[in-house]
Amino acid sequence: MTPARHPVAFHVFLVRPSKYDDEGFVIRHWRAVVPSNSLACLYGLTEDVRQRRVLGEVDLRIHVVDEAVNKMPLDRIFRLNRRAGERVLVCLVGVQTNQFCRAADIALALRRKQVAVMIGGFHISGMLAMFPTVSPEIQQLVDAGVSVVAGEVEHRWADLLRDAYDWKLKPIYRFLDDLPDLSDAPRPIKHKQFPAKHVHSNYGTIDCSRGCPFNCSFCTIINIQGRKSRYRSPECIVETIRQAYRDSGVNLYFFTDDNFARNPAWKETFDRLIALREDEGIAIEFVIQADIPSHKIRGFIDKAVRAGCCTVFIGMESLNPRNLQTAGKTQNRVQEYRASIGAWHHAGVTTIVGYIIGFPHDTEGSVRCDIRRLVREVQPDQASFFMMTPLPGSRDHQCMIEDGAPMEADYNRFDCFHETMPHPHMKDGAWTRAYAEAWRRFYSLENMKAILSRTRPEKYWDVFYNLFWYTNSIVNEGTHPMLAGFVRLKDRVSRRACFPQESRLAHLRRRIPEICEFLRGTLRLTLEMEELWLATRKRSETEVRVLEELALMRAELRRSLRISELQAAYARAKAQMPSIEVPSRLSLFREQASLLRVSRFRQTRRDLARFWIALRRRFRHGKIGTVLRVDRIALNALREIRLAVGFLTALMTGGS
Ligand code: B12
Ligand code: SF4
Repeated sequence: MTPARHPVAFHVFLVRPSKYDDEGFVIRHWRAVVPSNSLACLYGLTEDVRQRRVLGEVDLRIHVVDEAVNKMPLDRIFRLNRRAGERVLVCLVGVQTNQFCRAADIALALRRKQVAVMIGGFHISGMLAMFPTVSPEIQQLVDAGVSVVAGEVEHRWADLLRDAYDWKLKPIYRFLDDLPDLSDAPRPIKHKQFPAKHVHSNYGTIDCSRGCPFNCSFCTIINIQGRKSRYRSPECIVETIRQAYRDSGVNLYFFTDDNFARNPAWKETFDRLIALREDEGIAIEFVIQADIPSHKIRGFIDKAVRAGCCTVFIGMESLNPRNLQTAGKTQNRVQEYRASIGAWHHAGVTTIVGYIIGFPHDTEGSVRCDIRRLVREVQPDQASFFMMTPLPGSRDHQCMIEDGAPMEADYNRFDCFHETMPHPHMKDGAWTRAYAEAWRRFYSLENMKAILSRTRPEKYWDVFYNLFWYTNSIVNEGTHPMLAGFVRLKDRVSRRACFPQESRLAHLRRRIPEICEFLRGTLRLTLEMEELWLATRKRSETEVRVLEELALMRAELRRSLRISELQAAYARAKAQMPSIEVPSRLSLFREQASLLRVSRFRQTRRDLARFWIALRRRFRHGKIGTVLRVDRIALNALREIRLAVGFLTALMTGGS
């Protein structure tokens, strides 16, 4: 029986679930870096339904939760669901395979209290797109009364919400064969609570297009979003940007299209963005993803730069042509890599390459060699390394399932940061070792110095921040930068069911050493980044001028003013004016030395590091007498503080 429709509050919770870490705790951070575009899309769609009052007099209330930075408000949802006259729907949004276990746990917990739940995203879409039968983990949700949705929901979201409101949700919705037209689809909106939760409060996302014409075997996109690019109209994109700029100052974007270069409307979109920048003064900057041959598309880079492209993420994947051949990524020609990176560099755009480790022809040695070449010859500004993973939705995954090939059973590990299948040549941990070494080699101090030394002054801080974010994720947060934020938080009670729930005391015992290690790691990393800054920082014009003048003075001093001459000059002056004091040789020497010191701008803090290490060593060996050189300790501590203040100020103000 359909209940009569009358004005009641209909609470729609849009939840982006996180995933579990290897110890079963939900990954949540104090601050996130990349906002979820899926969440912004679903929020935009729901807001559109609310504003157009498609559900009539229903009081539609939208709640947005991103588990990357928010705690899952289960109790609040249960309370609302119990209230008479209120209805609740929880939508688990953009659920990728690695998030599926967490999403399923949330869904089942909600179903146990009769809350209506829908789930969508790449895992559901990928599994239903590639296999004729429903896989067991999805069937388990269906059996529990969760409604699963495969495919995109533009132009049909209102119908789904109506079904939910009328308690008529179907177990499975399949929209994979009917890809929606995006040209006038409701735009993604970043919810107003998120700027404070993100490192960059001015950061937004838009998927200007979906789909890609290429045919890589490890790719899920083509089997879900199709090989024909569908795109939002340039007018719609510009209007979205204009509005977000005015409403909340968003002026930095991640255009999440997997391949912006194959968006048929790239030219018109860039032209509209150029006009926005040049005629209306709304100068946004954006990051795009593009392919290696994109540099050969006439006018693509030039227009991208004029439109505000600051960074390009390029799917390079491998330096081994046999790997590319096996994966069907034949559009990537290794001999063009340098030219492609060079062309973007030349235009002043920062380059980040996506690089996969674990292709069939990789070995521990070949990966080492390839990374060396990547660093020395190809020279991108950054690299993001992924472990080859058979992602549901890809041809690789489909073939492995059909062949009954061995594969990791725990979807939580499908985050491209874990081994999920045996590798033909890298066994017994060799694959993970090669992967970890790639990160270490690329983000070594030596390579970061080389990168920043060739970075243009105006891009210095962008690249520096990115290097900081990536190294912090890998070294300090212990996870991939695409999963990491800043400062890891752990909730004792929302632990994965296969792990024991800890007592408060046991949790404290775990957390205190972890936090101490985190603080130590942060200090180590800050000092390393300080060293990097000292060695590479771009000096302001004034600083360069002052430096030159000081250098001249120093040369002059060295050449002409010897201590004895200075003293003689003072003595002559005293003969004229008896009130003048003739300084001692020692004080003149000190004065000159301090002049020289002023002009000696620091390039490194290596001497300081050496001092502290030596001090610690002496302290450990009980050489208290030498340790108690209070004056030197104080002096060096002061120098450290001065340096740290200089570095942190530069870091926070972007050197300005
Ligand atoms: C931007 C992006 C990110 C961003 C933001 C994530 C996001 N979802 O917005 C960041 C940087 C965080 C990210 C990280 C990762 N990503 Co990513 N990412 C993308 C990318 C390029 C675009 C996402 C997007 O905006 N899509 C557009 C939205 C609207 O599509 P959608 O999520 O499918 O949502 C639509 C439908 O599915 C449906 N829908 C979705 N949710 C719901 C819910 C309900 C209730 C309903 C009814 C409908 C519905 O409606 C939506 C609108 O039509 C996609 C590729 C792609 N083309 O989608 C990869 C992609 C999603 N990422 C992928 C991967 C593997 C990762 C990482 C594991 C990799 C890594 N190590 O970097 C991490 C994991 C992060 C994590 N655990 O959260 C894979 C996932 C494949 C899979 N089977 O799991 C994809 C498909 C790319 C690929 N390599 O194949 N990613
Ligand atoms: S180029 Fe990228 S988006 Fe296109 S099919 Fe290959 S991996 Fe997928």
